[in-house]
Amino acid sequence: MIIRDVRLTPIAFRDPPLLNVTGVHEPYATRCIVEIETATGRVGINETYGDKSTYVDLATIAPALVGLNIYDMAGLAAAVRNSIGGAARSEYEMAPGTLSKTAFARCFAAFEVACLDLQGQLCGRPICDLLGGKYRDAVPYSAYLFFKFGGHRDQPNTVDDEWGEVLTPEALLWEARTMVARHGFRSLKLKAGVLSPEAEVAALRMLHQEFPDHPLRMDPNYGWTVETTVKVAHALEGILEYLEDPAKGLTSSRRIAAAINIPIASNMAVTSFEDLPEVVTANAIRIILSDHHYWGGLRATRELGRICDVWGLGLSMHSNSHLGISLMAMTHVAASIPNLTYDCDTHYPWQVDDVIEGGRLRFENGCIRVPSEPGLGVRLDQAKLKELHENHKNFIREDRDDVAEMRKYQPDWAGTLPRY
Ligand code: GKR
Ligand code: MG
Repeated sequence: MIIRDVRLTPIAFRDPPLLNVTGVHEPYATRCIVEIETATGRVGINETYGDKSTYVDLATIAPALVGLNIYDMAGLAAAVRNSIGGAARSEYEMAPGTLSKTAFARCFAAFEVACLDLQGQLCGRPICDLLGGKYRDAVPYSAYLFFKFGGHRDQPNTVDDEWGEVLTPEALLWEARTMVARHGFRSLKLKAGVLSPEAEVAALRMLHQEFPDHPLRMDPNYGWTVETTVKVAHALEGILEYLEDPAKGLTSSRRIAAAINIPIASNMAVTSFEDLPEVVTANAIRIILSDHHYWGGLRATRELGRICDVWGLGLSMHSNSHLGISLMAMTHVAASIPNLTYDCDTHYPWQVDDVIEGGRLRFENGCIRVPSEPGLGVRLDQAKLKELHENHKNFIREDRDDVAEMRKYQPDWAGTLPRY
């Protein structure tokens, strides 16, 4: 089954003013939609990063895919490598302050998922079966809680933002109640490093009181010093399931791990296979947040699961602002990994747009049902794609910049880390 065309469509979708330690989300988030068409006219799809440098890399690779067989993943790897070189060319800020080391993994993943979608369509099986089969029928996600502004500074009407301003522990509790009532989430994660550590500890205590059976997590994206982290961890012992990327560097993680009883998780210190030996040796980070978008695709993520199992590391899943195609890919791979034992992260409830047929996906009891339809189990809505592509044309910016966006609210904002 030969590839005859590869289409890349950059899109922009509405995003609320969510706060993190480096700043605030812009009115639109960007993604790139990948379509791979075979000689017989069948189309496989995927969703990946929408920054300019990723787009340039993908567009450089795309012509080399024409003529390739959709089953030839070694050929795909060679095409990616030969087109952009092995070294990192594009650097994408995956989390505030973390640049992806390998453009290769990100670009390979962008096309791998679309090829797997095609393979699944052709053999009539869902992608999770191509990954070895599913270990669960539904994948649980956590409620991703953010402090946020009530509206975007320069475009107050961009998002019909029903969430309003959330800048206090009480407002956060309301946000959590709404998320849980609406989607049934059974664990909660706070994007931390935004309010003072004391206020965030108070927020977590309130959440624990209200939801005693929901595992809780906090992620300040390197926003704290070692000392602050230790204080927060002591205050929240017995309450937190894990603490994610509290302070920068493995040396900090080692000092923290020696002083606290809460496991440290990371999607910033560990972003590729080459990071694993040092992380395993340091024995400070105990949980890795996978993400097929930058770990090299769905099969590579499954391999990461096996490595974590061998080394006794926990495995969870990271997310960035994304739409339904990504959510489906995340669901297939999460279903196929026996030891992915933590509820996965997702930004999906914060989005109002999508590009898939049939409207937005629904969580049931905090879970997304693993599709049994062939391939990814979702299809592109071409009219929606066109609409969100038009947004992209109007929303001129090359890369996500939460720091610059925050300066619209606070002109002297530096976004430097650690913050507390
Ligand atoms: O959306 O502001 C955000 C998050 O901070 C995101 O950029 C991170 O990549 O969710 C991510 C994380 O867990 O670090
Ligand atoms: Mg994180």
